[in-house]
Amino acid sequence: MNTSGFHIAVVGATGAVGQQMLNTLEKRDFPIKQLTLLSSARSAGSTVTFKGKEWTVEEAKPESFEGVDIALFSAGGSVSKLLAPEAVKRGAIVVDNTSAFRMDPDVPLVVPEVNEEDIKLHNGIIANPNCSTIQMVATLEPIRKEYGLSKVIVSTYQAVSGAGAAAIDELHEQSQAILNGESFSPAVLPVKSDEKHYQIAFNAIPQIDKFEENGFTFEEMKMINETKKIMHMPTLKVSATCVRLPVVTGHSESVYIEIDNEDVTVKDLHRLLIDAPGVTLEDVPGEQVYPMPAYAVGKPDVFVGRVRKDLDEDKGFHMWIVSDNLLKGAAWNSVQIAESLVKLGLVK
Ligand code: NAP
Ligand code: 3JM
Repeated sequence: MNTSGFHIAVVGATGAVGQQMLNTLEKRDFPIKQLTLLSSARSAGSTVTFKGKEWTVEEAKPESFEGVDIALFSAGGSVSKLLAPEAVKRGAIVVDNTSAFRMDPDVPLVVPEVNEEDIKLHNGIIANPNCSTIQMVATLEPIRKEYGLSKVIVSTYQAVSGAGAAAIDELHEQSQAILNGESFSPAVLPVKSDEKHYQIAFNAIPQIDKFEENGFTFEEMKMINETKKIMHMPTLKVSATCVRLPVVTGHSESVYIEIDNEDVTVKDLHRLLIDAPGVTLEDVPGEQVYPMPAYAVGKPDVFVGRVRKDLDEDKGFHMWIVSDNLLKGAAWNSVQIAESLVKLGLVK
């Protein structure tokens, strides 16, 4: 039994997710005996605040992981591909927030409310799913358990913070420029690369991540493939359309599902969702009670409302799911995985 706490490394500590990792570790009072904060060479030497103290950030290198018990990675897929195996080689357990290993059959992909037991199968790396996937499966799992699930069609309304600190700055700067009647040139969204960039302020961009040959974007394919893996339902029918909106934080989703039972009512689903772990039901249409991203920011839960039975399909339901993409979608889910590792006795 560890009594002194753990040596934790945060890779990407200066980023939008990394900052929330630190806030969440602090809020949860995670038992830490040593903290190593890592970034690229660009931010090395800068300081970040944790528990009221300034901590110096170092450049992430293979040797940075000597003696680390748990390494929380959120510095992009290429950094994870390069450095996560180096961390594992040095005895650390990696909780990876990128898409680098999510579909690797040897890597558990975990939302603790849904498949915590999968953590036990880890070989050094545990993947944190995509933000939009997490909030959807946390809501659908209790429904699947009780009534089965055969089809999911989701459209997302995703916040710019999902695309990192540079995208948040871009939304602020463009909004200000437009309101001041000044010109600007988009440089970050929809994807940080040499592809075309579009205005995000006062707009909606139906592209998140790169396009695949099948016409879906990689973000859409992440939602489709990750949902099947986490829910252990390889034959589940899933389809997704992912859209970026000028919202700073908080992803929203319009979700249509088909279950296996045609006699289920909205009240039945409400009864399940009220008791679902990590889910808060906000669904009183007569009083205009429903979830919204501006009111979900800073909260760890997944919020669900607008639950309706389809007018033509007896097994069909519609709902609206909202969560803070940087918390349950990223940092909080990762810290939950770290807490599960401790609880299950999987970390010394
Ligand atoms: P961000 O705000 O752009 O921050 C990126 C972080 O990565 C910064 O700390 C940056 O350090 C660091 N970094 C960049 N290149 C590096 C390198 N070569 N070596 C070490 N560190 C490096 O992005 P973010 O929003 O925090 O997201 C980071 C990653 O987390 C994303 O790329 C994505 O893979 C993942 N993510 C996952 C979810 C999810 O759904 N679970 C949600 C959001 C993000 P500097 O300060 O030195 O640049
Ligand atoms: C890279 O909102 C978003 O853009 C999704 C978060 C994200 C991811 C992810 O976690 O799927 C942003 C940038 C990735 C990734 O690792 O593929």
